[in-house]
Amino acid sequence: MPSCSLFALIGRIRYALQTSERQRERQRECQQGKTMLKLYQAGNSICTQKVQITLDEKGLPYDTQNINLFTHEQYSPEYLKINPKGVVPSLDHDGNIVIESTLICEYLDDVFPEPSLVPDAPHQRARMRLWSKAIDEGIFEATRELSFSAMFREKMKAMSEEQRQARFRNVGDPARTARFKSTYAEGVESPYVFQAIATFEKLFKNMEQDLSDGRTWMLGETYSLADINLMPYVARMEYLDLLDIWTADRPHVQAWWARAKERPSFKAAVSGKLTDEDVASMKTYGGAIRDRVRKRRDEYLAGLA
Ligand SMILES: N[C@@H](CCC(=O)N[C@@H](CS)C(=O)NCC(=O)O)C(=O)O
Repeated sequence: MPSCSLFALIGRIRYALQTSERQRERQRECQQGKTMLKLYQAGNSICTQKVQITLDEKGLPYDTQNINLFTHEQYSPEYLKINPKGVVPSLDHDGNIVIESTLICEYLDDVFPEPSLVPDAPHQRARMRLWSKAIDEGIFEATRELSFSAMFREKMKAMSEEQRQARFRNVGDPARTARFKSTYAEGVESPYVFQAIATFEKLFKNMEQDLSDGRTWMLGETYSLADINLMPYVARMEYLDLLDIWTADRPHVQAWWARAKERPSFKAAVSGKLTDEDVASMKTYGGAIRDRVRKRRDEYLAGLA
């Protein structure tokens, strides 16, 4: 090896060691309360749950501020300065704001690297991001549409007309308005719900395919943000009593899910935070659309044949 390449390699190794030492120091500072993490969150919010699982896996203490999505605190001028999209979660790390749950989870892994939840190998990292893309480009909205058509729709019926219009208007995003209006008016018959059912079908098919080589977690033997990104959305389908519609004949997904929900972080961030009332109402409302969701899935599958 020419000597200049050797010097470059030594430089890179030294840089990597110094960087990881700096990151570990930040982690210690957070655990000792010298650095502050504050999570803007909402009860039973799937995107918030991803971040809470990540924080718990890393043993990071954090403050919280609840944003009431039903009284539209997310659209208040103060909160819009933090998150211009008018959604939760948002993270404040010593005054630096990070929004978007996928980015928050990756940020936490960059700043507080232990235990690592992002694989080292670039190809594995790309695989991990394929799962987070699947969530951000379809599964989040699919989960929202199914949840809305089952239960949030009922809550919206109890809102005043003015409040309902504020929710439809949101922050001026016409795509969100169209989805909210459709699931409110048509419930499970909304075309967005049909798309949601198809989106979950594709997700579980892909998961089953990857897991069928017997791996423990989505990327292999190491638990990662790929698993964390998926967990709250799969959990929501289970709480709505809909999950088995897609997973009954997918044993590898079932086994992955059984392992995932046994993790202490899932209990701390998801199941342990839900009230008995939350759990009961998800089951009741989800149960009420279950037959229709199953039939619409059958229609979707028949269309593929
Ligand atoms: N892509 C965003 C989505 C955030 C999002 O839509 N959060 C929901 C709760 S899970 C929300 O705040 N909804 C309020 C609204 O749409 O008005 C993320 O992953 O952070």
